[in-house]
Amino acid sequence: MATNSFVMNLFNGQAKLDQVFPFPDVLTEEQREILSMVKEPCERLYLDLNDPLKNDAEESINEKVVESLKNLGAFGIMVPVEYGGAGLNNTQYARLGEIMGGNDLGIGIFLGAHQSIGYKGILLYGNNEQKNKYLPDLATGKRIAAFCLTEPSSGSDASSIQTKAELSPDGKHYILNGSKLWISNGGIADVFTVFAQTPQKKADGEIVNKVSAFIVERQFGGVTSGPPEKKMGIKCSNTAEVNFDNVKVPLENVMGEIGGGFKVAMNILNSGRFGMAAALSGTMKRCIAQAVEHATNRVQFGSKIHTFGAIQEKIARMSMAHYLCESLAYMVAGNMDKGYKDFQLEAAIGKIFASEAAWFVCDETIQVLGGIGFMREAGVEKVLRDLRIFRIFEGTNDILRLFIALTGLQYAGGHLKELQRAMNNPAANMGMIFAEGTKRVFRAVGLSSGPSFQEYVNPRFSKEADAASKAIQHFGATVEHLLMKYNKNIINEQFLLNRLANASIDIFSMVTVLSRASRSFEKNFPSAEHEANMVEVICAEASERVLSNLSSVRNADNLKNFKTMAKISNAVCESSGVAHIHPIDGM
Ligand code: MYA
Repeated sequence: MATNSFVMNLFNGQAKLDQVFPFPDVLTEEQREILSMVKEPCERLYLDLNDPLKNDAEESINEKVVESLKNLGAFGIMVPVEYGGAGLNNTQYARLGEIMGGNDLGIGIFLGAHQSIGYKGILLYGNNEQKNKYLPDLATGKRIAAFCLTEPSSGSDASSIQTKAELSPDGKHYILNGSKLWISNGGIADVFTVFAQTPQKKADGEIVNKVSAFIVERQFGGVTSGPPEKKMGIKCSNTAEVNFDNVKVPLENVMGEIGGGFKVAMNILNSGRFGMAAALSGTMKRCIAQAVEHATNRVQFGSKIHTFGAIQEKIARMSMAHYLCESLAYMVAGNMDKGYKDFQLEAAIGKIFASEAAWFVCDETIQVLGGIGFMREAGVEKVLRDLRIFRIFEGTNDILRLFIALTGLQYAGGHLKELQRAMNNPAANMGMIFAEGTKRVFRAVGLSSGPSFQEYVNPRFSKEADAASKAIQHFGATVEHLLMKYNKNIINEQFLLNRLANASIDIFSMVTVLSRASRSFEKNFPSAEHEANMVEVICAEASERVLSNLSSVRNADNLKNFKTMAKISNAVCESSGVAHIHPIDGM
């Protein structure tokens, strides 16, 4: 099935540019005006009213802050105006998420769990009755929502959930039973999006369980929550177990189609991931400002420390990480606003990159601040604690890397099969066969330079565009090699899949910043030259990593090392901890 996704097409060695050039520019004048009208009070609210360290210490959010957020419309940012929301789009939501991420990630999780995932299913899949019934109270914050997928025995393996919903004997309700774990807003929510197995009869009469999605109200009865979890960070947000004990859920509260709940869950998560990249871009911006404030004032060895190369490299890397994260967030949000539906790989890349880059930036901020950064009053140790969970929830970065690689490989595998089919009837498929044949012949004799997008980038980036083209071609050839060599068994080669995912992240990153910086030149942005400097370094380093990752999945020594690492891990697991003898023992 054809797709517009840049990353998906990468797996065929093709550069599909619809979603990457030009950099999305989706806001109308009116939307910009509305945004600037809400941005200012939003910033003031956080700066004047909220005290992140107090929230962290007290593990709660000041009621006045919650009330002010409600008055500002922060609980229904993307809910259409006719349902009582602010009616903003993904790009506007991202911009407001940034402000929040720069102030208090704990509040971000409270608001994000509510609208990014808690009631997002009603927005995406709800019918008119469900929207009319639930959205107005959710949009104003009168009722709070939560997303219930994770269970004690089902984290990354989301389709293995045990919670069950069975039709009642009178056929009027589903009876819901099960337990959900670590649910953000789980102890305070009134409305839950719950995923449960429902028995389905197949054509041959066999009964199979399929996941369905339900809107469940606490007031249905039988819904209880555990105590708030004690966490490392995002402490002011509520996280709790939610139990469903013979809860009677009316038939009209099925969300989407019965049995179609797994896709509902995945698409809710896909559609929320850009928000994390936006919020963390705000966090990084705030950290960088704090690091720079210190570096430009602190004198050691007779000089301001920002004049030392060791600190300059940190500040430059922090800024490049932020530029890339911000670019990914708005690339994905903009494409969603343009109506593209196939953004799941790009959104996963944004989430992975943002959560790792924000950790890096915050950690380096503490390093630049030195001892001061380690002290609670500086406020950054709280940010570091808050950030740790972002590499784990909404899909761990490890599982998302596998998701990217496997989804892309499945797409490329389909393409190869199509080609094989075409070869069976060459006369009818000359165009396709010729194009593929030429690609391979050129590649084999080293003539092909990969797809060109020189015409889309500013001439300043000719070298970087060339490096990206080569990386794409190399990527496509590597995918083909892996599919030929491992066939379906590639799904078991996680050492390789990880490296493939990393290469795809780097290539998408290169193209994203090339697109953004080219637009900055086109619009004569005063920061265009500065952006160009960052893009040069980002692309140079990314293309080196791509080369290294792609070579490593073919290189015999690397492949041997992967096998050896599996052996090392087995030995450690068999020893219930490190397997090597202590140097002062065993003599
Ligand atoms: S909520 C809990 C988060 N949990 C997860 O994310 C679970 C992670 N696991 C998975 O995603 C899946 O189980 C994986 C697949 C990926 C492992 N989009 O056989 P399959 C399709 C579209 O591969 P499995 C939390 O943390 C696939 O193509 N489709 O499935 C809250 C296939 O389709 P078909 C997808 O091996 C934190 C079918 O599904 C996707 O079982 C609070 C089966 O696929 C996808 N992604 O598992 C956060 N994946 O059958 C607060 C699979 O047609 C918010 N499929 O071929 C914070 C926000 C802060 C910012 C706020 C700003 C204001």
